[in-house]
Amino acid sequence: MNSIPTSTSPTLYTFRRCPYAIRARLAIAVSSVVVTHHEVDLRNKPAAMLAISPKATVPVLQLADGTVIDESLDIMRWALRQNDPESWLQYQGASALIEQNDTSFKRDLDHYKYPNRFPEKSAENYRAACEKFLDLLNTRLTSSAFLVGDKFSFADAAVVPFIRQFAHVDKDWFYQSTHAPVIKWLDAILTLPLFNSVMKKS
Ligand SMILES: N[C@@H](CCC(=O)N[C@@H](CS)C(=O)NCC(=O)O)C(=O)O
Repeated sequence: MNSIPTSTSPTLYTFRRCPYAIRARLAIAVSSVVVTHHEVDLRNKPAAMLAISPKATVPVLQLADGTVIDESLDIMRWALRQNDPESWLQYQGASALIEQNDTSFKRDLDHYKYPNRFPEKSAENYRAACEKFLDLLNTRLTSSAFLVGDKFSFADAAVVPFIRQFAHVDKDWFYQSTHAPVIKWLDAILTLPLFNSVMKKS
């Protein structure tokens, strides 16, 4: 497969640290589909991106035929439908978990990250709410090395960028917490060449 972007390569509007963009870049990278990456300044989004996706979130993928895909999970599925050498699409048996990640866990994570914006409760309270999701992950990761089976696949790629964010809020707390299976899983993923390839600073 040609690895040099061309004028007909799809364009990915992305932001390096955005967990949704990270999951999209992981699926694109594993598929080896060539896309042109356009790093977005979230405070000054490009007009070309806003024109094709007025909801104004990253990631956004525009295909050569003009088709726009502006939900991260849809971008993952699109890439893997082009090429799925690691059989990620056969490991999708965790859709309820991904749904929970994207709804209640994401909300609790935002509260924990920005407790000043949500003064109703303390950061510790918000963190405890997040830990309910970590407990679900711990249960899975006690019986297998990754969320679905013994290799990194779709569910891991979809969820891990958010757990990385959770860990970064208070690393000292995270690494001494009782979530040993999640800590081991996160650390294993952070050393994967695939993960590091999508996090390079350009
Ligand atoms: N449901 C969307 C959510 C994407 C999203 O919320 N991305 C954030 C960045 S992590 C964003 O672009 N927020 C708009 C902003 O910061 O202006 C998806 O899965 O792609």
